[in-house]
Amino acid sequence: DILRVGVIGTGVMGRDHARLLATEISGARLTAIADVNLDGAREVAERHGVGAVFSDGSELMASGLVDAVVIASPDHLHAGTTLAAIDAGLAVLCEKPLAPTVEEAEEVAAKHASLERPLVSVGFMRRFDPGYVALRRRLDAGAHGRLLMSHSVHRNVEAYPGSPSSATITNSAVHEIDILPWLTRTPIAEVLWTAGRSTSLLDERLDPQLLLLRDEASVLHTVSMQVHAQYGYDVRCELVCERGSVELPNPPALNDDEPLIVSSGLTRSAAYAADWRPRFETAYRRELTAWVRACLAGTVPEEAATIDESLRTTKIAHALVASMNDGGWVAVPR
Ligand code: ISE
Repeated sequence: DILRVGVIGTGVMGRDHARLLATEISGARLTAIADVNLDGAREVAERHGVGAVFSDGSELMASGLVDAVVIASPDHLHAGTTLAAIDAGLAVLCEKPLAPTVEEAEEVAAKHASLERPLVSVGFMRRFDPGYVALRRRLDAGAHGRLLMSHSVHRNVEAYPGSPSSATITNSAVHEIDILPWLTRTPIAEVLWTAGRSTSLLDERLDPQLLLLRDEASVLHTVSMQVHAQYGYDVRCELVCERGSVELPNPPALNDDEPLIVSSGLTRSAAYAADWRPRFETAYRRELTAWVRACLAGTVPEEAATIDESLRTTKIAHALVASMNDGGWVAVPR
């Protein structure tokens, strides 16, 4: 069986998903591309020999050319496009976040809950990263005693121009908000946002920012965010347990082409990725592979973030923005 997949949105991630689907993911055929920027859509389509190009996602979904869609449009369009895909009866992999606002995420969750079988999963790809998977396995095995605290770092080279301080949470920190309760199997109870001196390189945006998340087992998680760090794409996570600490390798082996850290000339060096695509290449490949296989079986991948989990992630992000605006700890509504 072959799954006919359409990609909606040809920005950084839409292009990358299209490339993986066209070249690496067995069981899938890339059959249609849509973007309001028709030239962008045409370029991606030509590169991968795709015949059907649309300027509108709803035309793509009505074309009869696709069984499933990857939604990689800008964040504020995710919910609306996902609702339309559900109406069209198509399987969906929606890029993160499900929605930047709780209201939109709730609307999708309510509609999805009324379906007979799940159609949608959300692209929190860290769940497919070998490093995070190994961290979770360690915690499950309990080899180092109970988890006491965790420390995450998430740095990007450059902030998107014009985006506000809250986007650090709703667009970037959502990855930690998703992965921490996934790692620990414990929901987040309350959150605190704070910041100190900010970079002089951005006008309208506080960077870096520090987030504290306390879970229902009283474990404190620190998340240090810096979206305009300039030097490289840097994602770290350390789990501090009673009898040991476990962390992702830092810097990571980038991918199969750059698996080394070189010591030479009195220096130890490793390359940083410029963004998340090479860092999480394996995760994206595994995510799409699992998604295509699940779609062909008429379900969603077990490992992927569900609509309900992604609604919860949006609620936690919202609580962090409330802490940013009003100060103090904010409880996350259940
Ligand atoms: C981007 O959308 C991603 O999902 C990346 O993984 C994240 O590091 C980045 O901050 C986001 O803007």
